Amino acid sequence: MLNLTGKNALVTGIANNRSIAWGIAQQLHKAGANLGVTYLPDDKGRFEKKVAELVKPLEPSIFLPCNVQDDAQIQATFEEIGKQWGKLDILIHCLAFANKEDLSGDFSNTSRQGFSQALDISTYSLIGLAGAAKPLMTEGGSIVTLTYVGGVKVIPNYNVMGIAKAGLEMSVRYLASELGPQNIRVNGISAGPIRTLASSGVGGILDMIHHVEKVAPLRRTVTQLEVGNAATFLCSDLASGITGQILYVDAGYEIMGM
Ligand code: NAD
Ligand code: 0WE
Repeated sequence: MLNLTGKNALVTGIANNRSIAWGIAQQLHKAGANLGVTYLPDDKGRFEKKVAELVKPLEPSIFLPCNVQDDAQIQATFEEIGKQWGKLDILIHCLAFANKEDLSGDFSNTSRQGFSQALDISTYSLIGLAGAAKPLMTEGGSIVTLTYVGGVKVIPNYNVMGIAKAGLEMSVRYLASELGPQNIRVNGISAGPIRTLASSGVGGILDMIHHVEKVAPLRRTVTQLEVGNAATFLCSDLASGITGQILYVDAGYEIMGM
């Protein structure tokens, strides 16, 4: 049944109490998983302090900085997991970034630098983290990433992030194919729009949320905890036959044509 006791889970992408990763971490903890948490380090160490305080009740046994643009930080993270845990069972990839100026206006204005940065952080990082996790997932495992319908259909202003998410979803399939023989499952959750640090920086996000509330079959948006529940399911033995899939947790919005 849905029981993650004895499972070691690394959660990336917690920035604050609105982060989707925070909803996932809480539900993994509730299911009994042993948690490790990484955060994006900044110069002043403010992020570190905030995230450390937030996750305290979940008693993470690993808490490390990991800027996914830096191979050395990825390597150091998984070295520490190897030392402390010996094996890894669950990897949650819950991060993305694009330059603000690339998330509005003409898509054809996307700069080469902005494209590379968005795809490095939002897409390549799944490949880099999965590659580092692979040798530690000695008893099989589950990798879950977060995506958005803007990677499949045009959502105004999502622009370069749409390309990043399309690449991310295809990476889920290639990784699932490679890692399946080792009983490592790889899936994505396509979440509906949620107000978080990342989405609040986007002009018109409230209008998009109101649109979903009018059109989605459930007539509402989803919560971080609902995404957390779906992630916990995908990481559990209940999902033992599921890999390479994108699961929509969006109140049904994706099925609508109008
Ligand atoms: P968030 O701002 O809380 O999380 C984004 C995280 O990315 C932050 O923790 C940030 O520190 C991290 N990050 C950025 N650059 C990084 C780097 N170089 N190295 C390490 N970490 C880095 O916002 P969120 O909405 O919870 O986003 C989490 C994931 O969910 C993203 O993949 C996003 O695309 C996806 N998603 C969000 C929504 C939404 O509406 N909020 C919908 C669908 C999918
Ligand atoms: O994936 C996301 C968030 C992506 C994101 C958001 C920002 C804003 C602030 C990545 N990088 C940044 N960089 C910043 O400087 N979502 C699914 C939420 C989101 O973002 C949008 C959306 C939605 C929904 C951007 C444009 C249009 C809709």
